[in-house]
Amino acid sequence: SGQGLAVEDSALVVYPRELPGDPKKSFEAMHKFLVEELVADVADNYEGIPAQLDWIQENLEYNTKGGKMNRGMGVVDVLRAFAEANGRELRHEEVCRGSILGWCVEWLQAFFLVADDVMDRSLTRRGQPCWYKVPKVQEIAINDSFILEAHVFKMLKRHFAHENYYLQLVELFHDVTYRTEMGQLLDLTSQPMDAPSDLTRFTPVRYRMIVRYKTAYYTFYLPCAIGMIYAGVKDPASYRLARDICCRIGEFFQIQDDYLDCFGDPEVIGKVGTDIQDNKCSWLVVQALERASKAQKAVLIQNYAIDEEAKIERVKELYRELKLEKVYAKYEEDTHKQIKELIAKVEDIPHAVFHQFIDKIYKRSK
Ligand code: GPP
Ligand code: MG
Ligand code: MG
Ligand code: MG
Repeated sequence: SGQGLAVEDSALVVYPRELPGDPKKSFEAMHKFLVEELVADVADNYEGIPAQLDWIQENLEYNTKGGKMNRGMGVVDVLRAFAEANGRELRHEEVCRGSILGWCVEWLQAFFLVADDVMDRSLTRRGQPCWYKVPKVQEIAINDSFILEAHVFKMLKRHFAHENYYLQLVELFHDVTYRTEMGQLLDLTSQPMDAPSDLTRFTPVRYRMIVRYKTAYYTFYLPCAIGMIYAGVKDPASYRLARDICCRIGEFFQIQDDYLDCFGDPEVIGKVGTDIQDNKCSWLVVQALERASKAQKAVLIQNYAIDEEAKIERVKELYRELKLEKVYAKYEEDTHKQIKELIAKVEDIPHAVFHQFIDKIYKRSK
């Protein structure tokens, strides 16, 4: 090993002395700090050659930034909600450390997205070409996604190895990653490839299963459980309750994602939808099948899952005929109300934790 500060050497960490008052700017300032640490670690401990250093830096700049940062900043918000429930504010050091945990979630998400875009053959992400679409990258994107995942555990080790909850935190990240991968598998195998005209796998039950696993765990339960671990919550029942509510919120969030894939503005959502031609078990197709006549089902069978502009447009037309925009608006209203009712019954987790999540996504357009 080299002369430098090993990234794992948590005793020697010096946090930025000050952070901007604006929460977003403050969170972003910690990004710079973490990228510097990770790149210095490669230089110091892995005989990093300039080409590698530049590549890793570019991977990080390209893939961990430019998102809404809801998940990452959500971690700091959860920590704050717990502190405020105990009548105190977050200390500066806690904001730094909470931001690092938040960035761990963002890094995990970057790992997922880089890989997901390859699997979904997507074209754009966060308003720029997907990483694998960059000419010099292509298949290297797969390895880059693994590197992003490895960084999560580097950051956890460097900053949290000395904490008594370190193992719990690491196991949480492993568990949530595995669940997300199972969800992704379910997502990718819900397309009836053997029989193109068979839409029987697009059921509400299967849909719910896919979205809980591929989205809800890492998007909502992970930030929530990180905060609970940090706050010293021990009771497994509390974690189960948090999981159930976060899964409901996550389902809501993914239904919005599916809706926006078809009806959102690509300029606003930063990506061009591909669910129809990708033969996805999207909320829209599930709802369409629930309502379609025999003739309308035939239209779906003839036009779904084909990468041709006219066929994609025909499916969208059918969605409009079935008034799915209205179905969605009603779903959004009703579910929002139901989730608020669920939250009202929670006893030992500050309600602000969940309200923050739902308030950030209700009626979102991106
Ligand atoms: C989002 O689904 C799901 C993920 C990002 C999880 C990926 C998991 C892996 C283990 C790689 P999506 O494909 O609908 O997202 P988007 O619409 O943003 O492409
Ligand atoms: Mg996908
Ligand atoms: Mg995708
Ligand atoms: Mg999507």
